[in-house]
Amino acid sequence: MSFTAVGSQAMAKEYTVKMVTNLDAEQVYYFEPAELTIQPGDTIKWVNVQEDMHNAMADAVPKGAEFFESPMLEEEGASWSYTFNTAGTYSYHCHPHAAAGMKGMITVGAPSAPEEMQGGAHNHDHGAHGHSNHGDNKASASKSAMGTGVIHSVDLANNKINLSHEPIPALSWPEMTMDLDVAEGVDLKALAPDEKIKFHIELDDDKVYRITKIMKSNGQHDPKQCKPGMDCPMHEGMKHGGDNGDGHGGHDH
Ligand SMILES: [Cu+2]
Repeated sequence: MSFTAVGSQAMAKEYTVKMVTNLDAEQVYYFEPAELTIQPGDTIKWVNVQEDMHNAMADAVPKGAEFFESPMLEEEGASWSYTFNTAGTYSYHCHPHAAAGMKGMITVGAPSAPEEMQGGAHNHDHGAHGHSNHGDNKASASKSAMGTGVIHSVDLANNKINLSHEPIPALSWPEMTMDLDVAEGVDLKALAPDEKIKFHIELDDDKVYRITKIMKSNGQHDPKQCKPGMDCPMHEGMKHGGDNGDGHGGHDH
């Protein structure tokens, strides 16, 4: 009895990569596993394991391969699959959390030598593969990160909050109690002292870090704040109307 060459296609497998938001971890946003080796014809299924906003988009791929880009996954359990047919090394990231280090690598068959790759320099100006949602691409230059903290006081008149935040590795900030400016459009009225929050902070054009998005630490936030394609604080802007405060208005079933 003999087998003739069994093609890898005959044994194609599906692997799962989780998209994780873990507020207890030093690195809050990550792919798990971050690195995987598969064979040509295998499929990766990215699964969003909680309600948050993640995607997977290639920044370097083997020559001749496509730059993949998933849609933005927001719901718990949302997933996206992609089949890798071209051998080599693929590096990718989550667009909203690139600055926070949410990156991954897929090796298909054998790794590529650098000269066998296309892409590579990470920027948000790819254009060539349909990256059309992001107006002026300012995000690549701005520093932004997510943090968690406990509110001490809210200064509505000056749009500031005083809080104790946990370390923010992406900005090399240690644990600190401080005043932080809050961008226009972020509703502070619903916040109370001793409330635990997650927040998104961004270096503004005037070199001031401002909070551009606030979520209660129980994960509740208004999904209207973070629709891909809008001027979303998770990306680069802060021009949202005061549209939080009414809970999950966008989730009608
Ligand atoms: Cu992400």
